[in-house]
Formats: sequence, structure tokens, C-alpha cells
Amino acid sequence: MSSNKTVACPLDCYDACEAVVVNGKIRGSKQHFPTNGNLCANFISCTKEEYLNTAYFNNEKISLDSALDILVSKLENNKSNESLFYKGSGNIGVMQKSLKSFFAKYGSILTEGSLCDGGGSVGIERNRKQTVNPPIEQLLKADVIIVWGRNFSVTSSHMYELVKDKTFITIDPVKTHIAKNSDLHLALNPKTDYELALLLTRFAHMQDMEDEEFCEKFNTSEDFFDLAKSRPVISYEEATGVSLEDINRFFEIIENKKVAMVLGLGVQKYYEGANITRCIDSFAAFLGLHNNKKHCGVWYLSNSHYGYEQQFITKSEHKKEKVTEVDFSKYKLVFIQGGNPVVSAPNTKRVIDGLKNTFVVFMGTTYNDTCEYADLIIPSCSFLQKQDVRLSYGHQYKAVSQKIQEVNENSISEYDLTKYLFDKFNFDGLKDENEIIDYYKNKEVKPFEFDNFEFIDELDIEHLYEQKLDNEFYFITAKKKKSLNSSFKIDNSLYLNPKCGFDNGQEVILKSKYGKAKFLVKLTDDVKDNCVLCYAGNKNANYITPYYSDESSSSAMYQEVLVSIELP
Ligand SMILES: Nc1nc2c(c(=O)[nH]1)N[C@H]1C(S)=C(S)[C@@H](COP(=O)(O)OP(=O)(O)OC[C@H]3O[C@@H](n4cnc5c(=O)[nH]c(N)nc54)[C@H](O)[C@@H]3O)O[C@H]1N2
Ligand SMILES: Nc1nc2c(c(=O)[nH]1)N[C@H]1C(S)=C(S)[C@@H](COP(=O)(O)OP(=O)(O)OC[C@H]3O[C@@H](n4cnc5c(=O)[nH]c(N)nc54)[C@H](O)[C@@H]3O)O[C@H]1N2
Ligand code: SF4
Ligand SMILES: [Mo]
Repeated sequence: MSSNKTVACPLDCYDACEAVVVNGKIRGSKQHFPTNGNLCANFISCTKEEYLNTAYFNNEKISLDSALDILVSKLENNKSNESLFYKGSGNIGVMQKSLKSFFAKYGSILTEGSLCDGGGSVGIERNRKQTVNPPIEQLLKADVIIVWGRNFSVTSSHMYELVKDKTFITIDPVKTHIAKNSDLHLALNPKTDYELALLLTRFAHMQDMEDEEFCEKFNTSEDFFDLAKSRPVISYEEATGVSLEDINRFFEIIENKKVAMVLGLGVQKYYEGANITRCIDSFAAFLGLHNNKKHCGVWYLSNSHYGYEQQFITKSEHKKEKVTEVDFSKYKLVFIQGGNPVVSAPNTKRVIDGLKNTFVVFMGTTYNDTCEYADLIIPSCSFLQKQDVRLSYGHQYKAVSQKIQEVNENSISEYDLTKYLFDKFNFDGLKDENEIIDYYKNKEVKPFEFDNFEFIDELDIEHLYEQKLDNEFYFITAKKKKSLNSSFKIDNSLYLNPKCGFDNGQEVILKSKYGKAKFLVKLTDDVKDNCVLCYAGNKNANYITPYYSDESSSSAMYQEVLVSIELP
């Protein structure tokens, strides 16, 4: 066995890669199946980041010890339920959860819901009780992979690398890299995925491609099929913008083939995101994709903690705040760990107004946009300076992070800060760091097999296309290759189709009923002429997004909005 130390990529990404340290150099691990010896540009950026190397109080540099004294005295002198703990996903190692256990015990208000995959997860749980992906090896058995609302080759580049020679069908309003490498690209209108799924279900039935074995086993597919039949075929075509010719082509490609589906965030960034996702997963079931005797399965962002017991106690007696709707100004103290809500949370103006009116403690690795509004900044040490384990929401492999550098004297790991606070407040119940790491390292999780499948039989969805005025556009926001959410190479442009009548480099104002912001235009044929596109991390994108939560999961719905464009 090799004695080289390993490091896990801490970033919020499907692949959860592992690196190994050879002669002081960090290389992609060849032993870690999805990593296969390669790391990406974001990992390299993460190792080269300008890390915070001092604490700050009211913009003045102070020592870490003084910062911790200020934190403790603030916590002692405030009512605990007038404080809020807000955790982002800048680092998603399992040890990052430690601080939440302190704030839960202390009595802070915690958040519920997600800025990410919440709606889709609830949709899949309604069908299968759990959101867990099949083993990645099953994806390798597919002949055809349907990429639905996911920028597969960009956001899970290692998973893509394992299957890149397969035949792809992409369903996405944007002509993404994977769409360009697909045999068929269905450039549907945003938020019409459930209609496309129902139309495909009808066609699957007409072409005898329904998986009778699976449907009979779980016995709820008839009502789902009735739902699919409830609209004339022609009205589907108009709503989705997908031609019947392309639907026929879809079935030609998958006929007699082993099929898999990789589903992404794109389909669920809406109010009814849960049921839209559930509808697509029901179509997949109808076709037999979940029947591993015939096909390969459906991958979404799985619950990476499935099968593991909680190592940190984070139960709270207080009602939680919906993460999208948090009014920071309601609290006397807000503790933000590993996030950048000023850029990443919906409705930037509301976030900033809230942060200006409270005492903000920020714990992170870098001086990000949210630090501008922080009263106290506590530097977190880099991922190379702390132990951790990364579980993945894309596949079943874990990655282990050993400590390969000494901690800078003015920074601290999340676990060490947690331990410090437990000691100060005489709390008990925090497990030993090594015990937790060993638990995650050694625990073996059996693959999930669902024993029930409940097809969706009712849907009530408000169509954006019915509200949309002629001068309005759908708003799309998605990930980019060389940035990771709000970190690294940020692109602040607004992408428009040349048919929209604006010029490259022109300054415009994008407006929605939630806010407005200025952007510089970049023209591209990759975006449909009824859409505008901003990448994640764009500093102005979230000025126009709604801060209300979706229907089912207290989560963000960045695309439940129509926008218009004006000249300044
Ligand atoms: N390089 C890189 N990788 C990343 C990240 C990153 O920032 N950069 N972020 C990570 C994180 S936090 C996450 S959650 C994952 C997310 O990764 P993905 O699941 O790939 O999510 P997105 O890129 O947000 O959106 C996916 C696609 O949905 C499309 N889309 C938008 N609206 C619709 C619609 O109505 N219907 C359909 N069918 N498609 C639509 C978009 O055009 C986009 O191509 O990626 C992770 N990986
Ligand atoms: N417009 C738009 N908005 C979006 C999205 C979108 O596609 N478009 N995507 C959404 C999605 S899917 C997600 S997941 C969220 C992400 O939103 P957030 O969870 O807020 O993540 P980031 O904005 O990437 O902020 C990450 C910060 O974490 C800090 N950090 C990094 N490593 C560590 C560490 O080891 N310890 C600590 N304490 N801090 C660390 C860094 O300072 C960094 O600035 O954004 C959402 N917002
Ligand atoms: S692909 Fe994702 S997990 Fe792998 S190194 Fe890059 S950011 Fe990290
Ligand atoms: Mo995410």
C-alpha cells in the first residue's frame, strides 16, 4: 500500500476528487476511481487562492485570540435565539458540520432548505423515498445517456470523462458543451420539462416502450399515464418548443439500447421544482430506467450522507428560517460559515440591507463579497491544513483529506473552533476529531435499492409562458467551467442571442419584479432568443431573483422570474 498522504477536493462539486501528495506535489489520485489521475482548473485555483491570514474586527487587523474573545463575549451577552447560524457550501467536507452542532446547542436559529438541489430532492423522494444514485459502474454500462437539465461535461467533468464515448441526448434550453456533443439536443423552453416528460410518456406507450414489468410491480403507473394523456399532443409541441420530429428521433436513438439519465439542477429552479423533477423521474420509471435488468438508472444530486449516522448533533428546539427568506436584520448576531450570500443567495439587495443592520461574524478562507459587511472575520485554515472526508452527491466513492500543512497561526479549522466554543460554554457531547474521521473512513454503505415507487398522478404548475409578455425573457442561471459558484474566474456578463437586437459589449439594465441591475452584453447563438443567461457567481445576477421559497422544500427558485431589458 502506498504511504503517500491523500487530500480531498473540498469544493461543492459532483466529482469529489481525491489527490495524492508525491514528493510535496499534489496530483490527481489514480487509485480513486472517478478522479482517475486528473484534477480540474478549479482545484488548482483553490490551492492558489489568497487565503485570509489575519482576523479583522471593524476592518482592523486583530489576532485570532482577540477575535475569539470578541465572539465569545458577543455570544455571552446576546440572547441565543436572537442569533442566526448560516452555513454555505464553500467546503463540503463532513467536518464542516461541526460548528452547526455548537450553534444548535447554544440555541441559535438555524436555516432550512437549500440554495441548490432542494426541490428536485423532494420530488425524487416522493417517488422513491430516498434520493440516492445507483453505483457509478452502472452508468458505464449505458449505450445512451439522457442529460436532462445538467451541464454534465462541465459540472461533473470526471463522471463525464468515464463515459464520454457514449451516445448522448441533451435536454436543455442552452446549447451547452454536452449539447454540442450529443446526437440530439432538445432546446426546450424553460420550465416546460414536465410537459416534455408527459409527451415522451405518451410516445413511449405508443411505441410499446413502456416497462410493463416495472409498472406492474409498483402498480401506480396508470394514473400517471392518464395524466400524460390529458392534453392534446399538439399543445405540448407549442408549449415546449420541441418538434414531434425530434421526439421521434429521441425514440429512434434509445430503441433497443441500454439507457441512463443524468438529471441536474436546471429542471427544478422553479416554484414547483419538486413535482417537475418527480414527473421526469416518473417518465424514466415508465420507460424502465430504474429496472437494472434492462436499463441503468437515473442520477441526480444524491443525499451523500445516505447510510451514515450523524456524527454531530444538530437538533434544535427552535423553528428554522427558510434559507432563501432569511431577514438578517431581524437578528442581533449572524454567524456565516463558508458561504457568500451577498453573491450567491437570492435577491442581493435584500441580503445586503439585512447584513448592514446586524452584527455579522464571517468565518471563511477568503475575503469574499460578504466580508464587506462583516464586523468580525475569523480566518478558516485551508483544506490542506485540516483533516476531513468528502462524500459525493454524484457517485458512491469517498475521498479522504489528511493534514499536509501546518495551520497558519492566525487561522483555525472549523472543528477546532467548535471544540474551543464547546469548552468555553462547558457544553458536552462533541466527539473526538479522529473518532469522527475514522467513522467516515471505515463505514461501508450498501447500495440503495428502492422497494417502492410511487408515480406522480397529479400536477398543478403555473406556466411561465402564460405570464410572459412579448418583450420579456426567461432568466437562466447555470454553472461555468472555471468558476465554482462565486469563487475563482467570475464572469459578470449577460448572455443574449444575437436576434435580441443588442450589441456585444453594450450596457443594459435587466429588470424583474424583484429588482434590477446593470450588465454588459455578450452575444451567443448558444442561448435561445427568448432567454437570457447569467453564470453562477455573476455579481449582479441575484439582484433580480426572487427571495421566496419553492412550494415544497423551503429552497431557492432562481428561475421563477421573467425579465425585461432596458437601456440605461
Ligand atoms: N465547474 C463547475 N462545476 C460545478 C459548479 C460550478 O460552479 N462550476 N457548481 C457545483 C454545484 S454547487 C452544483 S449544485 C452542481 C450543479 O450542476 P448542474 O446540475 O449541471 O446545474 P446548473 O449548471 O446550474 O444547470 C444545469 C443546466 O440546466 C439548464 N437549464 C436551465 N433551465 C432549464 C430548464 O428549465 N429545463 C432544462 N431542461 N434545463 C434547464 C442550464 O442551461 C444548465 O445547462 O454543479 C457543481 N459543479
Ligand atoms: N444566480 C445564481 N445563484 C446561485 C446559483 C446559480 O447557479 N446562479 N447556484 C446556487 C448553488 S447550486 C449553490 S450550492 C450556492 C452556493 O453558495 P454559497 O454556499 O454561498 O457558496 P459560494 O458563493 O461559493 O461561497 C463560498 C465561500 O466559502 C468560503 N470557503 C471556502 N472554503 C472554506 C472552508 O474550508 N471553510 C470555510 N469556513 N469557508 C470556506 C470561501 O470564503 C468562499 O467565498 O449558490 C447558489 N446561488
Ligand atoms: S472536478 Fe470537482 S471535485 Fe474534482 S477537482 Fe475539480 S472541483 Fe474538485
Ligand atoms: Mo449547488
